[in-house]
Amino acid sequence: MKAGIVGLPNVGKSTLFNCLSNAKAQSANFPFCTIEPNIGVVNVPDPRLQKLEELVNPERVLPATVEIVDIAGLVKGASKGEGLGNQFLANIRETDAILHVLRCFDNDNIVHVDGNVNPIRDKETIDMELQLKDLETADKKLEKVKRAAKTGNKEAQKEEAVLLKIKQNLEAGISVRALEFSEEDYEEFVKPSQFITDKPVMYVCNVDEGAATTGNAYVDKVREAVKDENAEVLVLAVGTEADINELDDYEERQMFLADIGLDEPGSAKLIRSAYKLLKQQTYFTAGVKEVRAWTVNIGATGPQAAGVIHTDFEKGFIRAEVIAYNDFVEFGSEAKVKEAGKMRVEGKNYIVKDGDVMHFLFNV
Ligand SMILES: Nc1nc2c(ncn2[C@@H]2O[C@H](COP(=O)(O)OP(=O)(O)OP(=O)(O)O)[C@@H](O)[C@H]2O)c(=O)[nH]1
Ligand SMILES: [Mg+2]
Repeated sequence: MKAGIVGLPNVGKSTLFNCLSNAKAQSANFPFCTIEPNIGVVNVPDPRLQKLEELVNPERVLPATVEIVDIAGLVKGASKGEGLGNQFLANIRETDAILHVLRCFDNDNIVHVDGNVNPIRDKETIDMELQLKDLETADKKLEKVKRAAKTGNKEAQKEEAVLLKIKQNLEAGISVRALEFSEEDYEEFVKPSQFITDKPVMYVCNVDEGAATTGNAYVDKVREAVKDENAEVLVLAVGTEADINELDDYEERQMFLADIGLDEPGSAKLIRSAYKLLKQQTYFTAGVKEVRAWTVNIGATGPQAAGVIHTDFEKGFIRAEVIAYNDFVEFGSEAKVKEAGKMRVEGKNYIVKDGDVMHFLFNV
């Protein structure tokens, strides 16, 4: 599962990528600095891990990770191949969620491809290119399904109706994620088409450091423009955070963050939000060798969670011993949780909850 950083050229995407990951992407004050996508595996900050570490005192601690991809900037006409648009759109299609970066800072020295700062227009430019690309996908599919629908094939007729609905909405500037479908229609006809505008999205407003906690007038406009989208809007002083991230010393970083009014980097919040956007959650294993956060899909079963560690664990799954994170912390150790009768034994149909501390029993 990976989240892609998307936006116009030169709005701070690679700078954001550098705030998030230690894989240094090239960032510079000219459009199309990035061509090939930069991929980073980013630790998901989770204070629960520190707590478990205190209690268990393991040899090592491993956080959950999420993959972030820094993609080249899109411009108007990208869907028609402008600015290597088709290649960049293909990069976006390969991601599972979109972090849409909007420039919300003034600075005459930083080039804006469309001449002036206007995040609402920028958002519409990007949305339109993504929608046009999806329209192409819908049209191609429609072409294929049409004949079968004409000959009376019921499935084809259903698919045709779904695709027509998508097409009409895209033509009206409405993204696929905003549409409602029955669950069967969605699973059968919408999901397999991998429409770009069906991917979950969040907006990252890149502001200057004075606005890191408060936002600014541009951010207010963005919030207003997306209020019906049910999408998160995050305010981040990307440039400043990238500079702070360069410092080696933790105390020093905290001091500079405090200066702009933050007690943790905005990028930490962003990573957690991206993780949620990808519909991921965390369970823990807590042994003396290793305390570790593992990533599973929300809704995963016990065996699927075990399978994240090793496929043999999934195949040979017998049962799981499960302790809720809060119980683990309240009683202080696995033994004490057991004594208190708070450890549960769960079978194959158990649906994993965020924060479960798990131990798997299996056959090989
Ligand atoms: N003042 C200011 N400058 C910024 C900020 N974020 C990025 N920049 C500058 O803007 C320029 C472009 O940043 P990049 O991160 O390379 O932009 P990009 O979106 O990756 O651009 P492309 O790869 O060309 O699409 C660089 O000179 C950055 O230093 C910010 O928050 N404030
Ligand atoms: Mg870039």
